[in-house]
Amino acid sequence: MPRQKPDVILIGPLKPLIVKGLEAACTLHKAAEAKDLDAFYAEHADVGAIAICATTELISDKFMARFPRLQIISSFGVGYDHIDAKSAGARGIIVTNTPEVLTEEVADTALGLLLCTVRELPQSDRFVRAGKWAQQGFPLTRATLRNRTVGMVGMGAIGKAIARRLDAFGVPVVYHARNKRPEVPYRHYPNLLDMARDVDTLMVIVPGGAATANLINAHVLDALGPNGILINMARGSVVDEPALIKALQQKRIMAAGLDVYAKEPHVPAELMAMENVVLFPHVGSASVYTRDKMDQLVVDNIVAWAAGKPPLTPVAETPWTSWRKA
Ligand code: 8YV
Repeated sequence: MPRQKPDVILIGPLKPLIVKGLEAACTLHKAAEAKDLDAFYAEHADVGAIAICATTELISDKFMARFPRLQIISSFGVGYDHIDAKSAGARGIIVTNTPEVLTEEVADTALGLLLCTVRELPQSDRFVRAGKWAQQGFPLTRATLRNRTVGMVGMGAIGKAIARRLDAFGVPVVYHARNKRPEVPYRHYPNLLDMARDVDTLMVIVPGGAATANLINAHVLDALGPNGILINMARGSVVDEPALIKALQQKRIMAAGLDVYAKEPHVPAELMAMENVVLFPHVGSASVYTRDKMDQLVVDNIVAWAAGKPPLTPVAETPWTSWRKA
């Protein structure tokens, strides 16, 4: 007798690759089509798997408690600060994310944002479009990468890919991370303030969540100083946004390049008003090529579970040993 397809809940946008991939292996229940979400979750309380297609969907312990047979949450994105992974671990639920497939793309974008901010490239594009070039040349940029040192806040897989690119650019790199990474040749600063004092550029690429909330605060920005440039490729929660706005307005730092914000998609009007700030709409991994790979990994983790095989990319808090009995 053919094995019955397992029931799976899909939360978030209905991306064709994910819907098609999951529908081939499972009976899919789409939260996006539910009229009454509460009733929808109650009706499907016995699912063994949930797929999540957006990093904006908060998955709390209370939410997981609604699904007593839940075995896997397959989440889109490398960051999973939207999921209470520790509680998932305690409940025997495996959480998976989509690492590696986006590493090089996010590192490319990080370098793009850094160059845009340091050399004011979006501003120069606006200058041409405004027809100003015929009157005068674009002003020389105050900043250059040629005399800068980048202090990486975080040295995980994406941090390393960014540092490799900076090596090729001839830009000195140092880093702050909780633990020294013996595999990288860069100087390690156990103390973030010490590093911020010694460099003029910070590249933030650490996971979000409670451990890193407001890590980049007014003290760090002041240590960075009036020549300082801050690039945030991590999560909005890592930077104290009001403190950053103040530091920029009071010229206590020179400029900022941001891909992420505290309350996306809200971007504070104060940031929009400043010419020395480059604003990206959270596009670190946002190419069709890379997003397809991320979507496929969301599917593949569920497909592995449905076949009784180990998940491909469990997160550190929920290492796989065996599938919990349903
Ligand atoms: C995505 C990300 O752009 O993977 C992550 O953690 O932040 C990015 O790859 C984001 O998930 C979009 O919602």
